[in-house]
Amino acid sequence: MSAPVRIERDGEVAVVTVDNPPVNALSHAVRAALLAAIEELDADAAVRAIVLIGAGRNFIAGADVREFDAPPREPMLPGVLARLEACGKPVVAALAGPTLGGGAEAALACHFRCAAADLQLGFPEVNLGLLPGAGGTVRLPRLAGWQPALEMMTSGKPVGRDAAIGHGIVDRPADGELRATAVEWARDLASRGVAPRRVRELPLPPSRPALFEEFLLSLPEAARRLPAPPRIVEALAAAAMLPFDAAQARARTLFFECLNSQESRALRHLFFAERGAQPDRALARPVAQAGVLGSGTMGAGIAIALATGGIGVTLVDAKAEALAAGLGRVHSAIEGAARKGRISAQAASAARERVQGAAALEAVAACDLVIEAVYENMAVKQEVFAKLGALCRPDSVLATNTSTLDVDAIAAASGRAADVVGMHFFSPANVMRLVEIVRGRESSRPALATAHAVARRIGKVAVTVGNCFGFVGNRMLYAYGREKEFMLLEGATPERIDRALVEFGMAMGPNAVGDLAGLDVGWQVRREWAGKPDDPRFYRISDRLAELGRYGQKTGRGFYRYGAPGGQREPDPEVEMLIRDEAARLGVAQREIGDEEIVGRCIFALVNEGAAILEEGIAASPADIDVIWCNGYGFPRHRGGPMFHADAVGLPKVLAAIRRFAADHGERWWTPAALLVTLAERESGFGAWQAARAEAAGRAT
Ligand code: 3H9
Repeated sequence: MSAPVRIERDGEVAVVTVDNPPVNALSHAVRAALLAAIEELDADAAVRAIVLIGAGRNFIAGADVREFDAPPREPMLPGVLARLEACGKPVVAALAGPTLGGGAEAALACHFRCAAADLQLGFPEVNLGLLPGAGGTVRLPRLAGWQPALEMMTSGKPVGRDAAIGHGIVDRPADGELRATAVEWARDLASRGVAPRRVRELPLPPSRPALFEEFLLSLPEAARRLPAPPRIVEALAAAAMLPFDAAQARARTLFFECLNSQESRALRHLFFAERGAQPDRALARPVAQAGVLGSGTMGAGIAIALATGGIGVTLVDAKAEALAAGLGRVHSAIEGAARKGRISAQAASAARERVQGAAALEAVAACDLVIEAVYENMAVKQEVFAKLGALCRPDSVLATNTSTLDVDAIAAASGRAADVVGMHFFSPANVMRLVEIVRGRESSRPALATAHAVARRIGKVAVTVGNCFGFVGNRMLYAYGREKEFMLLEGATPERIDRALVEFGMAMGPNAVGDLAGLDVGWQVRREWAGKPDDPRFYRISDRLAELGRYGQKTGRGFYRYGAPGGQREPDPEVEMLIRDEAARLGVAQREIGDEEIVGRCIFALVNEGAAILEEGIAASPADIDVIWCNGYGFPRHRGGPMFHADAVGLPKVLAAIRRFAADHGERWWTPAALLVTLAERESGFGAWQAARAEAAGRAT
């Protein structure tokens, strides 16, 4: 293994390179070697200036997140950076690419900063439930001021080079070769005898005591209730009020409080889960041009995602009007993204040019990948796949975007099932990050790897799942939704259920989600569902509302009524009456239902179904389920996903609750999954089960 920190001499300038692939994280070895390098160079009379740079495509992406679960080891980052800042010779940071968290803090501890055009400098600690604990909270405001520091650290969003220069964080651009430019600058500083400019010695910008309180109150309530955002504000307030070292000591205490919080553990779990098991990238076939069949909301959303991700798109719809509307949607979404500054004007015009419309299926014959997003009906999809199988290139991958239909039955119709996979996007496909890659019985490894690689290339979180009704996400959604529908009949109002689950942390309540997605969508799926459970209570209220034409927001009425399309949601007494009538008709007694029962029944129904899904091998790991639920269904990230949450509650407690629900509401829906029972009886958890399986697999290979 090469040294994680290298020193090279260029005349009187020493270049210190952090070389810790893939992102130059500040692991223990890097911290120790960096400290040693600074000590050595500070003492070396032949060295008059130093450049700190990262090997590869970026400076330093932060502390090594993998080390956060172990006890801290000396030398710790704040001390290393204090030593770096104390260095008697000018130190120039040469910044490029992701310069994040502890990496940005290392840049601030240097005396001068230049940056390549691709710099992304930020403090994403908040996304891990943490705060910048290595001097960021005391140094950044001295350069950028309070407001940018508060915003950058509570949002976690990085800024580009121009903004970093505008905020005074970066001193100058480096448009030539980065290292050569930084060395040149360091040499010039040395020759002019310029002294180190230490950020800790800069005056603090003026502040008002109320500034921090006001800023905290401006954050969304959900953020204020988490451990990290209020502590970030508190650390910055301490920086305004206390001397440098005392303020840094306060930030350090707050950092450890965050680090030891359950919320941070959950967010760190998701960090790795989202970067988890991926198919062998080497098997993926190159994809330059994709066909998308169907130009409705889903097809157009997929086309936008592909085109903005750099892939050419042929959008096919036999109906000229529908095609024109789909292309219109694509163009306006791309323009909207440019207007909001999410992509540059140049990138927007390139993305627009990548999308062409076509009326005939034959237009996708030469595509590398075809994604079908036509009407959710087996006969229609089979007809499309029979044609695709015959006309597409033999090495093209054929994907269906079905959300519930049998991928094997669709694949069989193509006559080349090995090339067929599911690519289940979530609506709106250009916004939602999740894609379930569905592995059919005969899907080949290259076909799966290709679908996976495309999803990642366009910025999605892709999870491979097995083939069953609803795959992982929607199958679990049916368990969650089943309980909320039963509780509606039992007397909990739609808003009571939604409020309890939003209070738990769900992005939206299930009834509000139904109204947003359209109650006709699920109604249509259930009418086509051959194996639909025969319990008359099953989705009775949703179906009844859809039968009455109350489709949700788009018709102004659903579980709620809406002042105007997309307008304010209000409880609807008509719905409450309808529910009471249905309950009476089905003989369901109504009663008062508390928040604890609402949350327990909905969330543990999810967990139990998730455990069954694991047993059946439909999901490869509990972490995959967590990723699906946090990215596709608004499960609170700070709870880490349903399976991580179940471990945090304790599986014996979860099992006891499920057994209580079985006693009160019947075994039919509340038989605990065998895996859950086994793990609960051993007082173990899904995380430990997965770790043991990974270890056993490692031993077997
Ligand atoms: C912090 O710094 C606290 C400080 O205040 C100090 C306090 C004392 N550590 O995302 P990718 C791995 S908190 C360890 O697929 P991309 C990642 O797991 C930290 N590993 O690539 C993956 O491994 P594998 C603040 C890390 O090109 C590989 O690198 N910093 C770390 O799409 C590639 O990752 C952050 O939160 C890490 N810090 O995106 C930055 N970062 O190949 C987090 C990455 O085995 N990182 N890995 O699956 C990122 O945002 C993205 O990884 C980055 C690259 C933008 C850098």
